[in-house]
Amino acid sequence: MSRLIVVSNRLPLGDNPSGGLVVALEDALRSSGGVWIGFSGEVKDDPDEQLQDHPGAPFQRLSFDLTPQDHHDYYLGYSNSMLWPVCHGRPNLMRILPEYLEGYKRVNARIADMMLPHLREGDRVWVQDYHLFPLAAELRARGVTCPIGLFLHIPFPGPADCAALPNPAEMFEWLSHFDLLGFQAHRDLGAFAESARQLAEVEQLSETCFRLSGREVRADVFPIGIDTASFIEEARDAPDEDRVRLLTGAKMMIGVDRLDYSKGIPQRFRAYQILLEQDPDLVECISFLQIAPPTREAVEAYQDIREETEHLAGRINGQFSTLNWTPIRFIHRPFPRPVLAGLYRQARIGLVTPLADGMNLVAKEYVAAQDPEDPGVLILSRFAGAAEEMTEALIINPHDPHDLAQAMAEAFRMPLEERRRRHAALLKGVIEHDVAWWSAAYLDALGR
Ligand code: GDG
Repeated sequence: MSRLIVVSNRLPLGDNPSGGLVVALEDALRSSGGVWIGFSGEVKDDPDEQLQDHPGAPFQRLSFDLTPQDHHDYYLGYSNSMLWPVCHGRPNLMRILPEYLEGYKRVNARIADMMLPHLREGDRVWVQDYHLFPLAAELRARGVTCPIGLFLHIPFPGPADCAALPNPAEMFEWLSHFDLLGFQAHRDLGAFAESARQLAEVEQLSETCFRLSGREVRADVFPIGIDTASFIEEARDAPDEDRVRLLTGAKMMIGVDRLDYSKGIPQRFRAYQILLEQDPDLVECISFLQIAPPTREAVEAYQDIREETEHLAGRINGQFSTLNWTPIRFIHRPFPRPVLAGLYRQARIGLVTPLADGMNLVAKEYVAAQDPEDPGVLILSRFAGAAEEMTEALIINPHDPHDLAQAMAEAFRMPLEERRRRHAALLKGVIEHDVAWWSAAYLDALGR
């Protein structure tokens, strides 16, 4: 059996690395004697020039460290100050510096160098995400001929956003060295085809086959899922967190997101403010718990979103709090997964309202966590990749606070029968298309 080599920005470390991606890939990695390669998380002045082995997992794990300069230019810079905003429709938030692009290319070339001694005839390489666009080109330049695939976890930008990069043609040149490009949603496949048509040398051979810079590349849609069975169990067995409800006496609405400007958190707060202004009956009846762990705090745009969010939460709480009730609890810290599962289960409304999102796994986790006899309602942005599949959610436009406020009121008052019907349909999809289905579908296509 051909070995699977997974490469991602971050290597899942720790004795018991959890997370859907690890669970999904573990079987394929273990049964093929495979390897997972990624950044150790260590920033060092003098990193090793060889990959470091981390025993203790059912598959081989090999890591690399980054220098402070590489971490700054490759990770915070080109990846998260240029590609991330562009892929999320926010090119105005880009910070373009020539050293970012140089660092991005330098790190991808270094990863290819370090991988080379570990690759064997017959391997399949599966690259994860936007940090590693040039990796296939770098491996090909070193004589690697095995199948190399990419899965992009975030949206693919349309032509206007792509054109805001300093090097759109180069980006397509990088991508042309992969055999298979995997996207989250049909919207992304469409954006890829259109952007390539306008900005690169491309011929579309069929719906999913392109000749890009003279090479044949397949591109298709593989919506990622969660480890549904284990999440259902985790939520069912969650410690009784009912104290949350007793404390406030109100029905809970929950949002769980990294504090990222793509997630639409301020828009959510404004909609809630409108709801409370227009529907004063809901004061003290509904309360909003927003968990938003910090992320990429060294990047200025993330400092700005934190300030905006805290300011809004403070203002709304000042306006509406009563002696017995606080409308918004905003928590800027992570919680353990089993606690999240229990909180989802008791929340009457799950709010997933990104302005742009590859998929959004919280939408699927919220559905999996519900009690099917008395389920909550998912409010989902039309701009999450998940909206293509999860059509029984209340689909909203996150830019329109009136639309979102109306959906909150509708969800709050939705009769049990309708909640059950919508939830059953959503749960069926989340069970059928779980993360194991996703990796099997992708690897099957890469093997063809
Ligand atoms: C990227 C794409 C795509 C959040 N807070 C805590 C916590 N989380 C977990 C959630 C969920 C995960 O993190 C977030 O996944 P999302 O899919 O919502 O978003 P991104 O992090 O932006 O992920 C996205 C995804 O890749 C997969 O392809 O869906 O579109 O942007 O699982 O539960 N987990 C714990 N504590 C927290 O406080 N333990």
